[in-house]
Amino acid sequence: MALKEELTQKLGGKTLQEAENTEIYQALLQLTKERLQAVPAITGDRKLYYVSAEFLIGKLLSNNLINLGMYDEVRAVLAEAGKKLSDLEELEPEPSLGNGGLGRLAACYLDSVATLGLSGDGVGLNYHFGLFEQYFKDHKQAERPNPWIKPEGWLQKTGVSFEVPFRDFTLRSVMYDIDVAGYDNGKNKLHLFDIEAPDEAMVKDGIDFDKTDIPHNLTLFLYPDDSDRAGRLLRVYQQYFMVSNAAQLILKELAGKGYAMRDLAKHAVIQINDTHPSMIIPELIRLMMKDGISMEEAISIVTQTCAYTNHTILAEALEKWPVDYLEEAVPQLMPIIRELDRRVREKYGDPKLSIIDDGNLVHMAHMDIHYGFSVNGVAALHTEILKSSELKVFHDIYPEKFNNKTNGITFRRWLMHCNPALSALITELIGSGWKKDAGELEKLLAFRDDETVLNRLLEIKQNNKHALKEYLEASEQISIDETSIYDIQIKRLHEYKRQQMNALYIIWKYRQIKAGNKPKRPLTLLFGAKAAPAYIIAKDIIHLILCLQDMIAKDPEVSPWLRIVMVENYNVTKAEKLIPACDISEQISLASKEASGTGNMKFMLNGAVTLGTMDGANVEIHDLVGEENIYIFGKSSEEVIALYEKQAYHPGDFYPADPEIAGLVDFIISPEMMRLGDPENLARLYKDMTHKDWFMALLDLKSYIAEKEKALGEYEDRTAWARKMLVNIAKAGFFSSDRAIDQYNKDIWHLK
Ligand code: HBZ
Repeated sequence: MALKEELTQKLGGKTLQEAENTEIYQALLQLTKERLQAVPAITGDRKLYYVSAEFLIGKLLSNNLINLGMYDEVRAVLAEAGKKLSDLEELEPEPSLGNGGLGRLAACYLDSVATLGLSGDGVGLNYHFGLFEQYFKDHKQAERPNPWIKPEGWLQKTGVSFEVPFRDFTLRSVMYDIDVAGYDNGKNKLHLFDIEAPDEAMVKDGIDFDKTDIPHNLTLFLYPDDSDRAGRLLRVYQQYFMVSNAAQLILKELAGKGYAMRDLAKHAVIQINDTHPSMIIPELIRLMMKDGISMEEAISIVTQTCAYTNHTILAEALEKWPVDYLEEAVPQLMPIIRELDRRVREKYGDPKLSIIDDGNLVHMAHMDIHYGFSVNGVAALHTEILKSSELKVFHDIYPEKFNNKTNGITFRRWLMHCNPALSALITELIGSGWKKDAGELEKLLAFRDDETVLNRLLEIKQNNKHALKEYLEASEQISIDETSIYDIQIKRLHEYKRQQMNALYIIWKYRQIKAGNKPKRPLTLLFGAKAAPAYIIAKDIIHLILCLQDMIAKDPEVSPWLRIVMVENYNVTKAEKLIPACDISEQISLASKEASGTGNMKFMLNGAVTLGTMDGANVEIHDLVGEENIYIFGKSSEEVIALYEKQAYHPGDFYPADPEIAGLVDFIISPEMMRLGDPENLARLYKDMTHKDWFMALLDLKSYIAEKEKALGEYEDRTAWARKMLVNIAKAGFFSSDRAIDQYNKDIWHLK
């Protein structure tokens, strides 16, 4: 039956013109689910399990329509009736199953695994309230639960269930599945485990709840506040619940296919996404031993099955759990972890390599490296830093385990879906081969001197900027100037990402304008960022930005030239609207600290030009597009690492020593700011920036301001700028997650 008839049938005979959007959405959801059901499962003799605490999958309707090959037809049928797919999509809640890059990466990777026809499922948890929903009150971030599960959504009941033993009780799990269809290929699954009796009603007063009531709270939130012991213990419970379910599912599927447990490594590979799932190593060993396999053999099998991805070198983000926490929650693992540690100590004798340190902390990453067969970083520079400094002692003994897999993004969501006009132009110019082979985007380079093409790129960008303006007006009652330059920094709020340095630029620009130096063209600086609820300085930085936003908006002298917008509750859906509209992509982390970044890739693909440091994948973007198509500033990673090693960075060298910098920092506690904002927050941030500045914002501030001004100036040569856009798009092919997954498969997974 033709799609239009099927839809009208589902509408109980109403035409698309007659039906309400909610009805059409429901009909389309049903239809898409049925089509998904008919897609054949991808099978194989060997299967990947991608275990991750986060899967930031975003809304699924358009993504599924694209991958099922129905997208264009649905849009056409809706358009005929005067309806827009994007309006229907507003009705879909965004699954709140992730936090940042690591979670979005997992989602892009599931898409590409299925697209390449590889057999591989995701395994994670079904958080009812997700991370949290951010809203702003009194220029501050506040949090409330982010419920997203609807009875009619994408989650399917499976009837699969396991028992997960803790010291004081056993919890039975419930497994839900979400279909993951590849682009023009078969489907895999995302398995999300839940507890039997989650009690949503226990959440009161923002996101507070009884952290000790594990049998009822385990799947309420992702990353519950870990500023106290109860919160940290809850995280241990969550992690073990996730990996015990994963391990039991993997062994059950293995047995279901008729394979012996001993052959696990032949038929399964487990990718451990950061250290949150690391306990799967001792858990699998435990389950194998229960089945009569010797410890010796179990360790060997598990070591050949597990591979670990590292996403950070920040010491505070490398998980270390106190032995007594593990004893309290999952004592059955401790004898195994102790034995794993004993073997390491016996063999190598170097305490830096041990799993359990002298302070009785279990280093999760160390366990992964010793008892996995692969360790990968997520960008070339990051992997080099792991090998040469952060994990050097491990690289010395296991050089063969270390490998790089530069991150990637799915072009289905981050171009075809979020930027249909650009996607259509590309297809018109070079054919549709790029959709399956992103390397073909390089063919666009043939148009670098074609004025008509360059003008069309500018026109598409302008339309996207207009669309963002309308969206922000409708959703946040914020009005921006679409003739202004859109400069965007969207990512988790963290000191190393240096939103505070961008805020100092704002102060600089504000004072320039006040002093009569009006820019050639207005500038809009957009931010989106959630701060972890217990991360005080991150919240202070949000406070600073919101105060600046308000102060500037109310200043008639400055506001025609400068606008600051911090979007509320930044998420995948908002990213899809912001990225296609962006002119300048802010990637300004302190060199060596951003493992890769993936937003940088999404912006480039959509024709934004990067303003960034030589950090993470920015380095690879720089090498691909060349000096003239990127704006680079700041100290190099070598210089930064040396400063840390010699403890040679002192903010005092810049504050108060440098009067220009001092003037900017002092503004944070100026009378006008203190009147507008909360003196406690502003003073604390000021103190931190002048006495600690652990991520060296003051070090790079002047070169940042200079490079940003250079970019803003060069924006005025519209043709030259359009050429930069074109080169960025043309060179983005390398950052397709299809490329990344192909490399994971060839080097690590060996599926098919
Ligand atoms: O993973 C990010 C990196 O910061 C980014 O550079 C990289 O591109 C991305 C994908 O590889 N890391 C995270 O998103 N990490 C977390 O969100 C995180 C959350 C809780 C933790 C540790 C890390 O306990």
